[in-house]
Amino acid sequence: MKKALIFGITGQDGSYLSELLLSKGYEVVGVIRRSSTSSTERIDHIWDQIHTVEGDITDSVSVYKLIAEHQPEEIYNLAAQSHVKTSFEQPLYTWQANAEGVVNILEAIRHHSPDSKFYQASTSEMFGKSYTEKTGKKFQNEDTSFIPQSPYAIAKCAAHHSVRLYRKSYDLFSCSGILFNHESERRGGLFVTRKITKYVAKRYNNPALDEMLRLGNLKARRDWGHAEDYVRGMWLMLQQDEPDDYVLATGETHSVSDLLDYAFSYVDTNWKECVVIDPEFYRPAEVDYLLGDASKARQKLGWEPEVNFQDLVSRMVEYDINEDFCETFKKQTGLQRPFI
Ligand code: NDP
Ligand code: GDR
Repeated sequence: MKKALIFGITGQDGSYLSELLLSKGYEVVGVIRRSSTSSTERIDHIWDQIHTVEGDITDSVSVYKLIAEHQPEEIYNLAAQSHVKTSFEQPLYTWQANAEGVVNILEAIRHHSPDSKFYQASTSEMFGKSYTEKTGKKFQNEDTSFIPQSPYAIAKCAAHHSVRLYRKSYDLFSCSGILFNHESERRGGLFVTRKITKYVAKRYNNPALDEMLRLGNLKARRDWGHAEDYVRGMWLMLQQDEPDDYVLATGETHSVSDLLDYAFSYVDTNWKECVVIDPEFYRPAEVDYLLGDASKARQKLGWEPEVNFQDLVSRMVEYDINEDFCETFKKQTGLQRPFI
């Protein structure tokens, strides 16, 4: 039985990756950092099938100890301060978690478990302002340069280059997945997709809702896919004969206002009557345009995303409508769920 160690198991991707690895017969060990309230909501349903251990990627001692003790066949680093806007408020912590934390893992692998295969969660945010232009089309792929626009992206670039350096210098099987935005029914509520789908769900269940949706830049364009497709790509990268870096993306780009158009088709209201532009949600520097070219992953990994933009938004809105309905029912009746 193969053993996988996952840093960031309580996050969106960590939960889907755990399900995938369990379905393939892996022993899954997840690293959880201590917090005063529980952060395990996304993995509670598989709690009795995984092992959990305490640790924090910013604490090199705990990282060394875990890797030396478990010597896993595969290590996935999904742990990060993952909110771009927050990285402007907390640049040093973001650097410690997203850059130094990765060097902690690489050093631990190098010294204590050099045969472990390593996956690092790199990101399309590293491209920032940069794109490649060919035959009138703008896109980003593995050859596009990085012009990062946030402390988050700068730290991720440092980690990305470290992964490449350790692969070349010490012959480690270390890969970076340059993943474009991927969302889901488990997406954190402060990311723009989930913020919008939760609001639409509230309005669907209560058309007289007396609350506005406060957003920032509606012109930004993103290449949005579903997290379940993307964790399959992570696993595929570690099943190859040689380590390498790959872009995962859908190849479609949509603006935040496109997202509003589609999500609000569930309610009989024009989003322009519900949305307030609030400068609080603007960033000091923005990434305007992302559209990924995942040709390399398609050819070498045989990876294909199965969920497109419309399916993604539909799944999230429909899930949130049901959740919001059950939540309201619970508040009003004290009962857990309505009988259906
Ligand atoms: P989430 O924010 O949902 O999850 C982040 C995870 O990291 C959580 O489990 C969190 O734990 C953990 N974590 C944070 N800081 C530490 C730390 N110091 N030590 C140990 N664990 C820590 O992110 P996603 O699942 O969406 O993303 C996974 C990874 O992929 C991240 O690295 C992100 O930057 C990257 N990425 C994400 C993309 C996306 O669109 N989702 C696209 C490209 C890259 P806790 O529950 O305690 O907070
Ligand atoms: P992003 O995702 O920054 O791309 O990072 P996010 O959903 O936060 O923002 C996407 C775009 O929407 C604009 N926006 C808003 N964003 C948020 N969060 N809240 C708002 O109210 C709002 N209004 C407009 C943003 O300005 C931005 O242009 C995500 C994270 O998962 C990263 O960890 C990951 O690396 C990248 O995706 C790829």
